[in-house]
Amino acid sequence: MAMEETFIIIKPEAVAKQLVGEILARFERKGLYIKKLGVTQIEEEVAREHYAHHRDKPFFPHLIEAMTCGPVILAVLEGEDAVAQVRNIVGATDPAKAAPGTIRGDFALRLPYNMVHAADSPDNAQAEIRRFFG
Ligand code: 3AN
Repeated sequence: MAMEETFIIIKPEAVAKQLVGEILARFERKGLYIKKLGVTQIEEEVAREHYAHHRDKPFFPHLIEAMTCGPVILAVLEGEDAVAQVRNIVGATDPAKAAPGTIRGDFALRLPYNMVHAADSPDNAQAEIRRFFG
């Protein structure tokens, strides 16, 4: 399996709860490398573009508010099969269903507050890296 890059966002609720170190440590302990790291506050327009596939959902306004209400951590992680490995560590989308031992299973209670965004394919990872790191 070739080296691969993925992209994650540690969401505002995780930064507010001071879980940044804990979350990054889980990826590092697994063997993934932090290739890029940044702190920013996401502009509403960028959040709307990032979640464009949810544009017509009833929860869209709440999701945009939750992503833009405070600082986030942006990171590029690298390792073998990084996209799938990172999504395993992050857990299922709904924290109420995410397995214990995953980030969402351990630290989140309900949507849309699921602590971390993780790219779902290598192509989307590269598009998101361009969107957020330029
Ligand atoms: P994932 O983040 O696991 O790839 P997506 O892309 O389906 O899942 O969802 C993007 C984000 O939208 C989630 N991280 C979550 O914050 C929010 N979300 C997804 N489904 C719901 C829902 N039914 N109600 C509220 N928020 C949701």
